Amino acid sequence: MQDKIKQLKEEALKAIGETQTVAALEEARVKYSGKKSELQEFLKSLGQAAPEDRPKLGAMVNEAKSAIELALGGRKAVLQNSEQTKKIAAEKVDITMPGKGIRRGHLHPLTQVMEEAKGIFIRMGFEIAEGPEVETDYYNFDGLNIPPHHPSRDMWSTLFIKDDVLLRTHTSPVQIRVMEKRKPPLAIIAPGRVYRRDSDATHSPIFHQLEGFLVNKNVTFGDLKGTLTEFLRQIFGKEKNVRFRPSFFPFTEPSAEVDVECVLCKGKGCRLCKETGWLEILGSGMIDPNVFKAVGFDPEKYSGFAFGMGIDRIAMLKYGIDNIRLLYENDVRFLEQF
Ligand code: FA5
Repeated sequence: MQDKIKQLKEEALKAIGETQTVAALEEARVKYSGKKSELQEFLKSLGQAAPEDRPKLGAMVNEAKSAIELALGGRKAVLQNSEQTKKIAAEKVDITMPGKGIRRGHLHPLTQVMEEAKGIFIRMGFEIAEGPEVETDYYNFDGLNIPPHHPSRDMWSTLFIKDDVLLRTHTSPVQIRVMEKRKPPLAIIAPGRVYRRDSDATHSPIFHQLEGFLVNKNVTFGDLKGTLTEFLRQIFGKEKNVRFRPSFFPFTEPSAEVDVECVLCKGKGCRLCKETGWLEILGSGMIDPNVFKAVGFDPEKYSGFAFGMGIDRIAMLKYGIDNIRLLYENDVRFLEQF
């Protein structure tokens, strides 16, 4: 019996020493010191041993039991420690590794040009006004001296929503909306999105205009030309060739358009500029007396000029973009160049 206890103790100590995980150690604990372990069985069977042997055997079993429990405790500390070390090693962060760069975005080229254009006029003393993109027939046409069925309505390939409700084809309706509410002197710009049934390399169905108008006493065509010339010089620099060309708009008289040397051929003539060497960027003129009458201003007392420029065209010319569609495709390879 004594040998058996000794042997059991050695076997238990060896097995405990060889366990590699906390879970395996728990199994060993159940096997060697649990309620159903062999050692426990010995304790129970002590009653059958000779009375003179009982104290010695009892002491041996207890000694074996405490040796096993001590070993279990010691091994548990070792295993827990090493499992924690492994966990820490697995979760280690190398703080010397280079970080992942955060890619910074920037404003879309159209927003950049719009902001630049607005800034130039604000510094000249113009203030900003806005109008709706879904507009009535009256503000888009009638109020601007374009009566129903007048042939000049064909100038704007209009997208209608209902008979008299449409997507505004230009920012000029904001002229009427502002003049209905306010009195001269006025110096206003109205930036915004406009819509037309138009699509080719220089025409997009959705594009951006910046409207501007100034109303006061004694405003002349010279004021218009001076204002636009200063704007063109600031936005394009002195080097780009620009020209004023006589034109027609129902809401201005006289009228002029401004062209800038073509981006692609530098004025020689190509498919983009339809062999003219020029790209048109804006329409302008002296506000027609009929427009003043529509908003209740006295055309004998006041005069004014107005203009409407294509922001997309200006972006094309500034950055040398040869197709307007590139501005709407959201291709990062294109956008990150600006
Ligand atoms: C107008 O829209 C007038 N409202 C401009 C105006 C305002 C004249 C005030 C007089 C007084 P027009 O249709 O020409 O005019 O357009 C003005 C500019 O918008 C053009 O010069 C061009 O630069 C730009 N544009 C016109 N259609 C498109 C299009 N489909 N895509 C991109 N830009 C366009």
